[in-house]
Amino acid sequence: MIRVVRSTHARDHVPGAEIWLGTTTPGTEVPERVDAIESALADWPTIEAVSHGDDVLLAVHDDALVEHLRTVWDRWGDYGVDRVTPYLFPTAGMLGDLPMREPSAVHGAAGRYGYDTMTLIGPGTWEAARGAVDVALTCVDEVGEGVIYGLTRPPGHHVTRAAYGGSCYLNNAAVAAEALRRAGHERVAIVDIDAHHGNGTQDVFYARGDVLYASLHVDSGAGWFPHYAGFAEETGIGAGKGANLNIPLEPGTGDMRWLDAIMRIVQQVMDYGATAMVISLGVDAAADDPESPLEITRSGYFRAGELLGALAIPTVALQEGGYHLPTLGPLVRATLEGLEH
Ligand code: SP5
Ligand code: ZN
Repeated sequence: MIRVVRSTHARDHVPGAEIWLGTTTPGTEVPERVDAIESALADWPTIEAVSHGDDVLLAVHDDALVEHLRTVWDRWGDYGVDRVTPYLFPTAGMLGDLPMREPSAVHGAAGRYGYDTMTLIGPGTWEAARGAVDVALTCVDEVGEGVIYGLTRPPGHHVTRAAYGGSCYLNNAAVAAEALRRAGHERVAIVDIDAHHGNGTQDVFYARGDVLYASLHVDSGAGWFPHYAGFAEETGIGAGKGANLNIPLEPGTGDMRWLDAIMRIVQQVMDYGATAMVISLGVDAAADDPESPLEITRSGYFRAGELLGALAIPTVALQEGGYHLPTLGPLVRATLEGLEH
């Protein structure tokens, strides 16, 4: 049986809404996701996350991002909105040749660290996000030679070194990969099966050759979040050249072609020589999921787990997306059951 690492803070983050195209929508990354997953895995042994220091976290994120997230809720003013919501983004086009500054007003600073309007911050957001990092670090402590699952909420794979977004605040998978490196693994693979490209994880390791990032996802170029990253020609730079693999998939892909792409990734992880793996386990590619058109079935997830499990290396699986509450738990369980086969 796979051990489940959990945090008591996972439900403390209540985004309340997502502002999409200027419209306030109910949002999909809700605390009830935790209940859905926990009830599907209730007969498996659980481990409470142990609190860890910030050293690994600060190796993958800029200090300024972490400090912003730690303090922004308490600094947020009386603007008549109950969540931290950016309104202005200092894009490369806005700044031109000017240096990035730290704005004096917190509402001006919000868009320096947050890159979209969907990822709101409320009173418990920091505690939940930091708790998810402790889940990731506890998984690395406990994984041994086997497979372990961390119920990380909020998810993390869209968080770059310096900015948060995509319903994510701190990059749990990047933290786990860095911790595995520090535990002595010379080459670590991150396999991202969430329906969306993990632009944040790719960014953290893009110039590094010691961590492979491999992802299959709905084609950003076909009009899907994160729009600006996830293209096949993104293969890494400098020491990281060749240690980044993106497999964009067209809407309607289905199990057969999705599993072909998983097999390509498994081959790449073997060729790379990884001795440990982090799986960014989003299940939002599922047919019933409202956030992607990839049409993957429950047996597809089980088979993906089997293919990845055949690598037979220490594996930390961390929760990313997955938004259809009735099937979320069973899909996660199916993937993990495949993995431990
Ligand atoms: C971790 C993860 O899966 N993040 C996904 C973020 C992508 N969200 C894109 C949202 C696009 C708009 N969705 C329409 C539904 C309106 N609420
Ligand atoms: Zn996703």
